[in-house]
Amino acid sequence: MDMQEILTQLNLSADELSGGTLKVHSPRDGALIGSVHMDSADMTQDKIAASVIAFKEWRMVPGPRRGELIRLLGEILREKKDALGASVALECGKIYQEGLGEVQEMIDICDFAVGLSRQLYGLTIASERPGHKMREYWQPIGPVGVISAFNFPVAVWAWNTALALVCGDSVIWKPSEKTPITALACQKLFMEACARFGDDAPDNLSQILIGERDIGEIMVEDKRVPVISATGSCAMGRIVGPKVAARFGRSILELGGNNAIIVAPSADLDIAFQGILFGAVGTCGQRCTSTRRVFIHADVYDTLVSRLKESYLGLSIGDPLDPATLVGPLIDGMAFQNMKAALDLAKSNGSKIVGGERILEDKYPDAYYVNPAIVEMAGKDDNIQEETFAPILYIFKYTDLDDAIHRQNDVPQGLSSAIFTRDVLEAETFTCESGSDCGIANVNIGTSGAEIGGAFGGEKETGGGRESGSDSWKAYMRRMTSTLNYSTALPLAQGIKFGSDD
Ligand code: UN1
Repeated sequence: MDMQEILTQLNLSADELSGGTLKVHSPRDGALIGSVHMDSADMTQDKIAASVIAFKEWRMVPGPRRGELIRLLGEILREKKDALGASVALECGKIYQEGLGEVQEMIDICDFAVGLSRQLYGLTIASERPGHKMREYWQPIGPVGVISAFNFPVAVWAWNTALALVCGDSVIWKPSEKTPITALACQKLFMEACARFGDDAPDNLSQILIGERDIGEIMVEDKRVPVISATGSCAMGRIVGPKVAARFGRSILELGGNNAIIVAPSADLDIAFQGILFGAVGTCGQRCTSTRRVFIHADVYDTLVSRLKESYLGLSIGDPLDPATLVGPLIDGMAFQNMKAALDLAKSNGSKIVGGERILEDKYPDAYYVNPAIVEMAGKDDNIQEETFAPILYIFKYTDLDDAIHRQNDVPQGLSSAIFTRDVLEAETFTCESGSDCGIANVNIGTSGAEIGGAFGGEKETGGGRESGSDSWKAYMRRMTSTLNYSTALPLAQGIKFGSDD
């Protein structure tokens, strides 16, 4: 599929993609994909106001009927999977297979949310008073603001939107300014779902805000948006979190990771190798779950490191739309500068480096393809504290598992982690109270590529938010406790007597 064909299949017209001030270049070759119109501050205010109106109508639609809208969205996503997957590859540079995987995550969360729409369960709770009942209700909360990053330009919107909509909320989405075109495509697909659904989906139920950081900030500071779900860097979260807290809003933060894999001596080295490779070079190292660090036991260190180094030399790097490619480009020149700076630092510390060079510059002078890098850390006690959003894998040697777990945890971030071992004691230690401190702790599976059924997110500077599966939906609703008295007396809780004779 060429660019025009992809855009046509997604019903994006030339008019919509031209004449605007936001220029969108494909990281594939630097070509201009479109010039998109940006929302002004006034337009943002209007969209927030419209979202409140939509919310007030939508919350009265029964949950299972709300689920029907998401079922239709899932149906349309199935129809458009190839085109949307290709547009993801075109606009954010991940390979087509991973673009398809991202659309599959959207379909999966739609299916999950359809079931959920009949399962927004509250508790019944035993009352301490005779003739009383206690119940818990989960109620729609209001417009949900979604801020997403370039690296998952469509799935993160779907995780949030599918849940928010079945929960009875409306949505305002501020996609990354690097990937507004896939966002416009999603909006089209959503509108198509609303058309198939019927009149009871109000106008402006899910809207997009195209613009830079200032537009996002208006939404973040606005009391009319009670929930802000933001995915991006820790630096972004450090701004968003306090602003939302200052107005007593709720934030769901999914920020940086510094994910590690521990490879124990008993590990199946074939699957450990595959898990590390996908985690480290997949998506060109630009997932928040990408594998950044590996702690390898001394007994298997040489075998595994030489295998990794050898495989790095044979990676097929290039056009993300070519089916043979495994590693696409970095998002832009800034990402390459950051990668270079991290590698220069490692070099100055005496570490051994393989890869890291910019390649294919002659063919694509305006795109940033790199050889993924392996850095063998020089010092025994070294660690890496920063997340560099690029394919750099830092390798450490260990001899004691407790020490490896300690070093894995001894970073500011806490998103994803994994151990490869066939020793049940080691596996259980890794996931026990004193094991990994991350939101995701896998055994014999790498750090990236989580399924939607689990709660997704992490601790510490990763922000503490949970999106997607399990009971993450509760963050999109308000909890109401209701005590009901069906007796003719009014006993007070805690046995308090207040002025009556008995
Ligand atoms: C992200 O990088 O922001 O677990 C999300 C994964 C994907 C989601 C990544 N399912 O790698």
